Amino acid sequence: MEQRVLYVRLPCNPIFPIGVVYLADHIHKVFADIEQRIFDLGTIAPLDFNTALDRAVDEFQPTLLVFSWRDIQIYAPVGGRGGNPLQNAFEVYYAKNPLIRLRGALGGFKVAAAYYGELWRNFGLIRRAIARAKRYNPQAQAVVGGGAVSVFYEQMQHLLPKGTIVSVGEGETLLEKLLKQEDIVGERCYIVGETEPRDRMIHEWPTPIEKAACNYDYIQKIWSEFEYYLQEDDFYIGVQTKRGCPHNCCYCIYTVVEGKQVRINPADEVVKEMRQLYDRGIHNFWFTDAQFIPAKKYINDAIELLQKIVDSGMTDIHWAAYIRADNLTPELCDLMVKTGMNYFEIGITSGSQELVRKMRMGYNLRTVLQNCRDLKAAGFNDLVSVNYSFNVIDETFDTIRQTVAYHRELEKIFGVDKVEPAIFFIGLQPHTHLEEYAFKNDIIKPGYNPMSLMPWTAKKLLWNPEPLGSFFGEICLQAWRQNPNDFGREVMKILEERLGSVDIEEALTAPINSTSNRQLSAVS
Ligand code: B12
Ligand code: SF4
Repeated sequence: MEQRVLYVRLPCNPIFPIGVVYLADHIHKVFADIEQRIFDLGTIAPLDFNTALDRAVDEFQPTLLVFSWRDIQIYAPVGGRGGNPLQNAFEVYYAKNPLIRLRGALGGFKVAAAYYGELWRNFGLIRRAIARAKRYNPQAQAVVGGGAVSVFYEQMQHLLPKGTIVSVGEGETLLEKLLKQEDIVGERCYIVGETEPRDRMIHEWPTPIEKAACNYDYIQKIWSEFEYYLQEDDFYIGVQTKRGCPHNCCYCIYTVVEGKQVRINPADEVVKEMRQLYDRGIHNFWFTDAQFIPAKKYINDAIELLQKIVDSGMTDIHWAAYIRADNLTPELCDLMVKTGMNYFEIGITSGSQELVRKMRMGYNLRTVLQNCRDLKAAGFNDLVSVNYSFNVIDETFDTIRQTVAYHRELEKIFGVDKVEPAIFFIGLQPHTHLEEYAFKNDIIKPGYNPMSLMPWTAKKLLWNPEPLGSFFGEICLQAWRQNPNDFGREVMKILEERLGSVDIEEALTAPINSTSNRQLSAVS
């Protein structure tokens, strides 16, 4: 049978669907003759989802449906779909004023309704497309993957139609094998109703593939809506420069989804890919790596890439990425500025070295500060987002003061208006050390549903345990009341007013060997 592959990117905020683009490109490199089509529901208005999907299936009549699902979890600290989920949750859990609690409950209901509505809508779209494709090809197969599926693959078996293949992590080799009609047993996947997800499947290593520059001439041919992402000036188009992260941060799942082994895409290929986008008018790039510089030993790779960008003559570009700022050198800082890095996110989580160590993040906060000074000296004058998640483990008033002191130090380096404190609370994710810690400490029970947004589960998954949970609840509510448009800075201000700050040296020194450090280590 002639194979025809239809990629359906499920509805999503307009983030460039780099996952399906790479999959389609890979399949084309392996099987030049197979017909493919990309259909992106991210570019379609919600009312038209069904009809547009029907049309895509009718026109293309696929034999293989590849559904890509990017995100499910919406614990964002900022206005998300259907409202600000964090604010609504905190109003229900922590507000003293019954009217505010009621407002939170109504808001929470709206958020939950939007969340469950989107889940059921996506499952409905998958069923609909499969049924429709089977009208033309009764043997048509469906495979589902992407970031959201990688995180919640175990739950998917109860929600998808029998026979659907559920994939974890990268999909290149799985699709290749499916199209070659080879055995897929060795891949990180299972078939709903036929096989069970293997125990700890997500911890299995991905099959390394040699990544060459994506062929955008081809992508443009199979994707009529590609232009959509070229029209706006402020889109940051994804380009991946490596896969994998070697770290062990207690709440993070990237390190298992992508694997701990870092695989670098050849710098020449990355530049070739950027060049194709650049020639189509794209000047903003997001390096979609879990971490752009995962560890010291990858500094030279980052230098090589940035130097090649300079040599390519693409001088008027901007780029952004997640950056572990403990892995910078003055040379790298120079190149970052020269190549147009104009935004980056540092996920230090806390400004207390003691807590950073307990969360097993491997960051040296003193080095981060020094490297930030080097970056500033190199001429960086744009925005830095510093991600703080309070109350992950063993937070005390002292460690909060240390975080305030640390943040003030970053402000001294970059300027108050250039450092944005992004206040998150961790959304507990499956297969993380923090999940095991929560099991051990009876906070959640094995078998809980990590996708649940029911208030009693959500309260535990939105990680903000007592004794400090209510304190943070109150602080955040006050910040939303006083200055909702500058929430992060307001939280820092209130914390400083209430608790004061400390000398920066206190934040940077961590006493060794506390009980809960051992507890979290013991669950690994
Ligand atoms: C970079 C990134 C961002 C950047 C994106 C920048 C940009 N312009 O592209 C920024 C910072 C903006 C961002 C934002 C958010 N993100 Co984000 N992000 C990532 C990250 C680190 C990489 C994603 C990526 O592009 N990878 C590179 C591409 C090539 O990989 P990919 O798309 O995953 O596709 C591969 C595989 O998934 C697979 N695949 C994909 N589809 C399919 C389909 C089939 C059938 C198969 C077999 C395989 C397959 O093969 C592809 C190629 O190998 C992932 C975590 C991670 N390490 O994966 C989180 C991740 C995707 N983000 C996530 C979330 C939740 C968000 C937010 C919603 C957070 C929030 N609450 O605000 C926001 C908003 C996003 C939105 N839609 O509006 C979650 C989604 C899962 C979930 N928990 O629901 C992830 C998985 C992180 C996590 N563990 O929680 N994000
Ligand atoms: S460095 Fe970042 S991507 Fe890597 S494990 Fe830690 S939080 Fe996750």
